[in-house]
Amino acid sequence: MRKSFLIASLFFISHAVSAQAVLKDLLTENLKNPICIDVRAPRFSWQLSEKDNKPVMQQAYEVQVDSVAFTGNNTNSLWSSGKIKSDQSVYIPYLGKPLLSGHRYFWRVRIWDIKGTCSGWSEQAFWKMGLISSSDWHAQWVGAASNDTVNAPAPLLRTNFILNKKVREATAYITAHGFYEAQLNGHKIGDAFLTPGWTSYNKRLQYQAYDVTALLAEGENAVGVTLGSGWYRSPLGPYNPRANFYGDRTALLMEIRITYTDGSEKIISTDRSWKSSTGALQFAEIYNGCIIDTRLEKSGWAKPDFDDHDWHAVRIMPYAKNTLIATYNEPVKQHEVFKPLKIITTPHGEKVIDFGQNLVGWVKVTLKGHRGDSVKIAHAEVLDKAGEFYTENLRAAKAENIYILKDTAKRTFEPQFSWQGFRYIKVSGIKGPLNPEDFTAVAIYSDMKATGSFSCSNPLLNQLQHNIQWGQKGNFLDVPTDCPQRDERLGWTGDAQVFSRTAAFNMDVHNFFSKWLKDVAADQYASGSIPYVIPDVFTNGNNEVGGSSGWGDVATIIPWNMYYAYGDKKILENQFQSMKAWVNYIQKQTRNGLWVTGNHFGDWLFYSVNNDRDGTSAITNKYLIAQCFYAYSTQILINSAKVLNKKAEEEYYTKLLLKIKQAFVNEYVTANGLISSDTQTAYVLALEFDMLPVKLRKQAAARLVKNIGLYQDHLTTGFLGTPYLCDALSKFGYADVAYKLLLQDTYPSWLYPIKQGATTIWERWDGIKTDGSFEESSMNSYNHYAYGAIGDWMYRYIAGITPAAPGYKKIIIKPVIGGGLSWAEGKYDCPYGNISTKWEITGKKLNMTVTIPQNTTADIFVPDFEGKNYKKYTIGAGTYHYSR
Ligand code: RAM
Repeated sequence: MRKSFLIASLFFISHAVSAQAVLKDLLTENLKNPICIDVRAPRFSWQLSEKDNKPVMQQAYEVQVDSVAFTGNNTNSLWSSGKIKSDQSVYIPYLGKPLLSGHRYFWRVRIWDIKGTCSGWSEQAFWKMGLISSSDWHAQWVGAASNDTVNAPAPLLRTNFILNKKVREATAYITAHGFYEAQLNGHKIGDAFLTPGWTSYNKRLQYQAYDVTALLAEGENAVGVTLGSGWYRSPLGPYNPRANFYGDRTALLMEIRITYTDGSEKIISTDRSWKSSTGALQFAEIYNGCIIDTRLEKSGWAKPDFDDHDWHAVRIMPYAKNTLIATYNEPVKQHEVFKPLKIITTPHGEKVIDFGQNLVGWVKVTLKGHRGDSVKIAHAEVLDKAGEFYTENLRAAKAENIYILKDTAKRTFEPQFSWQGFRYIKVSGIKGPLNPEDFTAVAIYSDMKATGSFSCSNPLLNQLQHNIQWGQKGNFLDVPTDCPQRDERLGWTGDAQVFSRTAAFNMDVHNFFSKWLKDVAADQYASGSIPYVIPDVFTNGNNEVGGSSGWGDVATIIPWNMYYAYGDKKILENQFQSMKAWVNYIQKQTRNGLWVTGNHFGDWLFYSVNNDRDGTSAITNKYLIAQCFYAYSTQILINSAKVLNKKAEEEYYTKLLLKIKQAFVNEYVTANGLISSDTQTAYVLALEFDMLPVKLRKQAAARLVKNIGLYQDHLTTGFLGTPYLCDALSKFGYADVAYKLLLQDTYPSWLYPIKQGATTIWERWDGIKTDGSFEESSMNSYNHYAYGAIGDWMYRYIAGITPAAPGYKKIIIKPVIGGGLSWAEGKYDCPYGNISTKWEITGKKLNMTVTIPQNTTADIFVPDFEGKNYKKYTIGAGTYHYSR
């Protein structure tokens, strides 16, 4: 780092003429002006810009923090870092006095560039501390007075309160056992859904904070909260969903902290005085959908003039507060909307709407009819061969919403506390033709910033990129899920692990994964083994349901991938014990250094053939795979120990790794380098994880290529081999073969589903077979992001964007030309700002345009029009054109 900084400095001293940095995008814990932080030393990040985009490199910074807003040049701050000589502009920790619960703090920064020019102070940013200790809460847990079960109507809780002065500022802190949706004076608080999100609830429960100043009035006010079963007690798990995993009664914990304009304070909190009843929401469950019966609604129940004399007093619930944590990641929000693409009458005469995109969320529907009319909306991802509405692959998930009208007034409905994965809906209960105007599909997902885009001259690849991104949107709902539609929707660790690098290109998943990784550690078994799904809903911790290689390795792989993408050591620090415990767990499972025990999913869903007489199924020995992941996890642990300066661990695991690899070679590799499972996945993993002695690598790569040839240029890899396949080929000089695989459009391949009309990534290479029939309905999701892991290769090789070291302080741009593409373009918003690259071949010329953000340097490798003879340029921020 230092060395490269020096070189860059020398370079820029001669080039940077009177550049003047302006500081922007100030983030606290990677969030813009967050109002609920509970880390004691929040970290600050900023970006540099320059009006003419001349390169500026930071040489020093000063951060100031105060508890009042900065005016002019006040220097009397709560904390100042002082002038620190450092080029670091991300994750600078606050090191001042302890921060107070519920308080707002302001900060600003200035930097000096390498010529010593000071930027001047940035605009100020702020953050607010959450309720950092459980004793800060005034609220008590309250629940419904009545029968409150997973099949019963959703509890409504309410109270009235009077504010006798003008409000300056008010913050509501809310969490629940189950889902909550809160209203103040009849208005929804915030725009988040599925709150409080999903964590390992018994150990960590997130609360959210909302600025509710604008929703309050002087005089009488009312707060009303609906509770839903949510992840807390909705039946969860495949095939035979189990209810009440975390508990069987919902509850609410809420307080509104109000500061009047005269500085005095008032707190409204859940307590004995609140009342409860039920209303229109008669049923709501994650897999099965909801029933809203407006005949039973309590009109205006969340407004102050509502008469609640016949409501019952709430129950005080004996729930813990010491598990409460501030929300770390972005909440789930509504995003894209879709209007019907086609209205279809199926051969069976059912009314079906095609929204043109497999998405996750729900349909808003406007209805008009008579009292007692009931309209049902069912959801499906595909129509079958005959054009019928097909829901078998949803297994036990009903995925139906039912709306019952109370009168003839026109009204718009949407489900509450449930969501669906679908492209098609079937509508029953509406007489006459459907009016497209009345239906809107809304996509919901965690509100992460979009950070990446990829496009090129091949429309099928653009569709692939689209499908990858929609796979991510549909499955990043507070936790990374395998699929969003059937009776599953769980945080399958293997799926998340294989997709995590691609995910980090597409969207800012920094906080999303930091949060989920804490649940990985929280639910890790005492033995060090990792559950199959996180949060772990397969076991209550007494027996272990986990420990599969490639799945459990989530404990090391995602922390490392996030460090690679964001350069944030904190993730490694937070996870190090968990990473180490996982590797130690594996070590304990070994016999003579080999991991040959336990249950493994192996190269899940690899290419296989029924009645396989000549052995074309690509079966890779599961223990061979396990040994490779054992090595990879150990390697990551070593790398992390280096980053964190943990010498003893570095030494110990370096020695261990040698033994792991030696055991692998002894057991699975012949003297000539033939791997005992002669499959693509075996060679790919051996190459990617450096399992082979150097002298055997080249020919292993050749064997891999030969194997691909045996399948007429098709991949045969499953979940574990696929993510690394093109990378391994490219590293060993076979980028042309990687391109061939990428562009293959017959089964099995990435483009085959696209030829079949896919708008998301499928779980299986042949979710729809060439004859139009489906794979077995017991496991056939059309929105499963795992195979979308190829996205990482497209960004890194086709667009050519790679960090030279974790975090993109130094960048490498080196596109690999091929596949008959005439142009390709990639954009990635890294922690320092936007990187973009575009190359284009016209005739015998290659033109390339590259943009690099401030405070970084880049090595640009520009090939000729044949993709050869790279020329290297070292540059700083700016936009550069190259022509060869
Ligand atoms: C399936 C999940 C997931 C996979 C596991 C092994 O049920 O959908 O994709 O990781 O099995």
